[in-house]
Amino acid sequence: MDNKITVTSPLLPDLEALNEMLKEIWASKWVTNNGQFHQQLERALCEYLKVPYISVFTNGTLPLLTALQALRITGEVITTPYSFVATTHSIWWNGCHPVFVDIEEETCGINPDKIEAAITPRTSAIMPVHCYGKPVKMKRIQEIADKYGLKVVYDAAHAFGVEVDGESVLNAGDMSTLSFHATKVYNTVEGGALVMHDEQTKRRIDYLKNFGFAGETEVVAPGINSKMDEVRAAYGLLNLKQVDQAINRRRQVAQRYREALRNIPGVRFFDDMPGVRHNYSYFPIFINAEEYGMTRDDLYFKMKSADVLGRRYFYPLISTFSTYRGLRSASPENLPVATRIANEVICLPMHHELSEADVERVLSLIVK
Ligand code: T4K
Repeated sequence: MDNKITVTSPLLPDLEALNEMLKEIWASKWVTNNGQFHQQLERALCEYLKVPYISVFTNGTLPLLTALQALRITGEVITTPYSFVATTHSIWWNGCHPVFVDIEEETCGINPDKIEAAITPRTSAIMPVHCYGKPVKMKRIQEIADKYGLKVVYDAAHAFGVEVDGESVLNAGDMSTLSFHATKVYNTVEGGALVMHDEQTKRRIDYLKNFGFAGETEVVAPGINSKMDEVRAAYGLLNLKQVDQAINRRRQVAQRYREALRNIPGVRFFDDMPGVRHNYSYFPIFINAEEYGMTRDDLYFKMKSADVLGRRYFYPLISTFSTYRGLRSASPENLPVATRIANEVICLPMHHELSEADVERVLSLIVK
């Protein structure tokens, strides 16, 4: 029997219900290119997420690329080194230069107080990440963007359904992106989306994700192919019906983790933020080796050898990878908080299928 507890597990739709939808797709013989389930999914997501316009994509990386392209971003883009590498790659793919700014400990997101010092005449955008689904300081970031005439594209890959005071975080900035990868709270196997404020932008994004085609014979820009097919749209429609239940189970797991870890010296974690609807997409803990009496890596490998597979998201920092480490802003001296946190973090198993016994097994390895 497989006794492994993995960091996550995909939320899977009911197979019979999916099969019924597959029959419809088969009967229609319309399998991709803005089919009926694709259209239904966009409408259903707008409603669920409380956003005015959305365009679904084939993964969560291409909306990042496309957002920067649509906004005609050039030169330098200020971003965080503490994320999945796709964030920075999207800047590189647009022929722009990433400029790394340090994060703040309380959210693991970009530190707004450090942004202004990184702005140059070549800066055209800021790309923050709501890391682990924790909202960054959006108001402060927008003030800086407005002051310097910069665009803001949020990588909200982790922030499905996250709200602050009843408002979706996806409505902040110029655009926000989502990932619907199998490892996310809400998934369409592979998938993603771009959220925008107006119909005209939605139309342009829909061109860009279809090679730039505007109608049958006209190509308005060098777009890419990043359309979601009907099979995954159907899967996504079914998963939308059960995502709240999955988030509720995740909340219970988070509560138990917090209760058990609250008084363990050297173990830090996040509490819920006031006014925020969290999605509990990840449960990161941060190990202070001196206080805990064991390093992060020692604990990580101890867990691993007991088949409890946490993950060190996000270690190593993006700024340490060969493509980016030569950048001036990539030096560890410029990124002291991110550098420390990347060496402290373990994301504990967090998903809807964890049993109480699983949670206790995870905790037994951490609570000494
Ligand atoms: N921006 C941010 C901030 C992101 O975090 C990501 C992706 C993106 C952009 C880009 O979005 P996408 O283009 O990926 O949609 C995973 C995911 O592949 C990636 O989507 C995610 N972030 C990143 C943080 O994590 P890995 O390499 O850690 O996944 P993997 O294959 O090791 O899976 C982790 C665990 O999940 C497995 O141990 C077991 C479980 N699992 C995984 C898969 C794929 C399953 O149970 N079933 C599965 O099918 O990257």
